[in-house]
Amino acid sequence: MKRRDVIRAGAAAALGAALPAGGVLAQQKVVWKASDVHPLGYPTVEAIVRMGRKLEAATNGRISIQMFPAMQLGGEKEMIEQAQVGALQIARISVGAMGPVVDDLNVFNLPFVFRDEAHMRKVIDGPIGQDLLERMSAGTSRLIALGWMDAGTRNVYANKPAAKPADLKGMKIRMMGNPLFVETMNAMGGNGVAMGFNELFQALQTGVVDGAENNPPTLLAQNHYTVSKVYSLTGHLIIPEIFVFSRRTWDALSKEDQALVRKVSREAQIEQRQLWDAYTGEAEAKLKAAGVQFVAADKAAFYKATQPIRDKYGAKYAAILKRIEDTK
Ligand code: GTR
Repeated sequence: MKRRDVIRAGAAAALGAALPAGGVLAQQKVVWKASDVHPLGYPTVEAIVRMGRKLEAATNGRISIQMFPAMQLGGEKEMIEQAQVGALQIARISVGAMGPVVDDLNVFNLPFVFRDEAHMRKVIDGPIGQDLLERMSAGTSRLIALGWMDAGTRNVYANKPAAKPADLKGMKIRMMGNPLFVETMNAMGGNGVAMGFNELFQALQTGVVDGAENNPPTLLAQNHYTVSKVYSLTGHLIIPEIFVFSRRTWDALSKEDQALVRKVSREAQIEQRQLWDAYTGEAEAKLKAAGVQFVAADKAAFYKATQPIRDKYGAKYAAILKRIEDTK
């Protein structure tokens, strides 16, 4: 038992003792920690906050979730590590950052692997998505994969347009910490720089990098639009998010509690999607109102430029790539 848990158990026992015999609070209360790099109100954060309320209601307050948003617990690499050791119970992570831990997931990190967002949704909602969640939970990640979330389409932002590969020449573009992405940006014509999300705002502000790439909600919620004003619709990556549970905590749960978590997780996945669609529309409008210039890009040229990446990294995923392609 960790010191913190000892204190908590002690407090619960003291509370139990003060109650009349048979008091409902005699059962030990647990507060699970959840974390996300985004601020409160962001769709992924809100979906987990709501999930916490449901858990609390379903267990008469025995289980609740305390959310640590906005990188309070570090970047995604740190969050993964904390969940693996049981210091954090629920982590919401981009599949981009999870790829180095669970190689199976890297198939979703290939450029232009999905035709569009609707195609990606079909894939994660169907048997491929289910298989990947199960394989991840059964593997060596020390994490239980609870579900997927949406994260739209990633486009390049900087202070000048990136409408075609030649425009990116000489530009340092931050990518998520996964070698696949650095090579993708290099193939797209720029210079990919791997960097934690928690270092990015400052890097954009001080010119350590010239730009980055992400979906409209992130550009808005992380205030990156205040330092990067041109958003080029390159559409090179459509990467879902995943939310996971610490296996260490999971293994100690009763079967009933595990089933309850599974149930509210499925609901969270559905709710997040509705929140996502609404927030994306709002984010685009707010970005435009704030003077961010949306620029059309030559997606066909970027697709062609990134073919070597799909050839190099896609080979070992040939079977699943075929299934993805066949998903209509
Ligand atoms: C966002 C995602 C974050 C983080 C970030 C990044 O779209 O929601 O979890 O991965 O991208 O670029 O690091």
